[in-house]
Amino acid sequence: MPTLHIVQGDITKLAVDAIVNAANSSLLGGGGVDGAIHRASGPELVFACRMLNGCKTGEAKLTKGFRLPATYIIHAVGPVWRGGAHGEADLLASCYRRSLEIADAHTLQRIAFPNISTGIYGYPKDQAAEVAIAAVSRFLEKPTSIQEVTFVCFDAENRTIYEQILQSQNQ
Ligand code: AR6
Repeated sequence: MPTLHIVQGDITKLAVDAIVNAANSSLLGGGGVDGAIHRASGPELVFACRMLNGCKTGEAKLTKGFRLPATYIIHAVGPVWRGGAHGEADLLASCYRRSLEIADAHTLQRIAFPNISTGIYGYPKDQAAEVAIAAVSRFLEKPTSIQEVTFVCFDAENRTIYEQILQSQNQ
């Protein structure tokens, strides 16, 4: 059975098969976790990203990790929060599902996600965590190469939210 983990910290430090980036549709870098990943991966990353022709919201694309400890980066584009009635939950779930599909297609085993859309894009953290855990759990019901999914929470608030949801599911 694949396992779910929660850690608090910097996703760029993780030596997993793939870390997921909370990117924007240009895929050419930005602030938040995207900026941290580009800084840690090095200048090769933006060259690789230029070849990808951008990425739609709810979709994801793969590059190498370059100077990161992680082998690959899966760049997912989350929705900007616009009140919740603009398909945000489906688009956010799609980010997690598509990232896992890409990881599975490359027979990867260990993948780590940041809390996509909950920073600059303004998605409420508790609602985003519910969507993330539900989408990942649903994906892991089917046979897959993925053995371990880590939710990397940068802040204590997100960590507590994730811990509470997972604890309530295990009761
Ligand atoms: N490791 C893990 N999580 C982090 C890190 C890190 N090093 N740094 C920040 N976070 P955000 P978004 C958390 O804003 O909301 C960029 O400019 C952060 O605390 O990075 O999807 C892109 O280019 C938050 O919980 O991404 C887009 O334009 C989470 O990562 C836009 O921001 C996501 O916050 C995407 O916005």
